[in-house]
Amino acid sequence: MSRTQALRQAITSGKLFTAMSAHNPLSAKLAEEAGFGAIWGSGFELSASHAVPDANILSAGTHLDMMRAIASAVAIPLIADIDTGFGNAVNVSYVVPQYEAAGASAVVMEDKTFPKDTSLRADGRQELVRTEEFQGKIAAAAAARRDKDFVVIARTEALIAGLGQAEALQRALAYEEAGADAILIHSKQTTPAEVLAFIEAWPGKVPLVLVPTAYPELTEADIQQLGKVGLVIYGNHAIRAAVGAMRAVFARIRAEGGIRGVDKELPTVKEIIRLQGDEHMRGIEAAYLR
Ligand code: SPV
Ligand code: MG
Repeated sequence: MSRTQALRQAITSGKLFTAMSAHNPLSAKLAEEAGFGAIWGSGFELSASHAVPDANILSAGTHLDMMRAIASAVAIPLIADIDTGFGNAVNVSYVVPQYEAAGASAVVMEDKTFPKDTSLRADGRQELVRTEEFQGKIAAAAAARRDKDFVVIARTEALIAGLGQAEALQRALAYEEAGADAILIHSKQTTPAEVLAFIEAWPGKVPLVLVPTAYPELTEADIQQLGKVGLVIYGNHAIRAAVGAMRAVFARIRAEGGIRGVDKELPTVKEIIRLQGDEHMRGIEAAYLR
C-alpha cells in the first residue's frame, strides 16, 4: 500500500490517527521511532528552526526542500503544511504537484490571506480570504494532484479570527463541497469548548482534524470518543522539546564549566551515529567498495 493510500485509509478508519511535528529529517525519524502515524511538516517549526516568524518569511522552496528531505528519511506519511498555498489558486495548482513529487502524502492549506501571520500568537493579523476564493484554491489543489489518494486538507481559521461558529461551519461545509478530503478546525482558545461545539455541530461527511496546542488537556481518548475526528496533529512539540533540552544542557555546561556533568545524561555519540543511518552506509560499503 502506498503512503497516500495508508494515510487516506487511516484518517477515515474511525480510529484516531496521530501526526507529530518535525522540522528536519532527524526530528521526523525520532517521531517515527516513537510510534506516531504520520509526520506534520510544520511551517511554525521550520520557521522557528531558522529563527524567523511563521509568517511566510521563508520561501516555498525552503519548505519544499525540507519536506523532500523528511519524506526520504521516514517510511510513514508526511502531511505538508503549505500555509495559504503561497498565493492564489494558480499558485496552488503549481505547488501541489511539487509537494507530491517531494514525497508528501497530504497538504494542509489554510483560508488566510497571503502573507499569513502565525495562528497562535495573541493579536496576530488573522485575515481570511473570501469563502468562494478558498473553494477555488481547494478545487485547484484537488485537481492538480496526480495521485488520486493524495489527501487535500482544508483548514479554516474562522475561529482563530474570531468570526464565530456559524462562519466556521459555513466555511468548512463550503470547503468540503469544493473537494476537501478533511477539514482542520483550528482554535487558540485555552479550553476545548469552541472546538467541541464545532465538532458537535459538524454536519459534514469528511473527517475533522485537530491541532490541540492551545487546549492540551484534550487527550487522544477524549478525541476518539467524539467520533468525527480522524487526525490529531501535535503542532510544535518537536521544536519546543528541542529548545527546552538544548537550553537546559547549555546552561549546565556554562554553570559547571565543562561537559563532565551532562555527558552521561545525553544520548551517546554512538546513538547519533545510528540515527544518521550508519548501518545502511556500512551495508553499501560491504557490498560495493572494492
Ligand atoms: C504549524 O505547526 O505550522 C501550524 C499549526 O500550522 S499552528 O502553529 O498551531 O498554526
Ligand atoms: Mg503552519
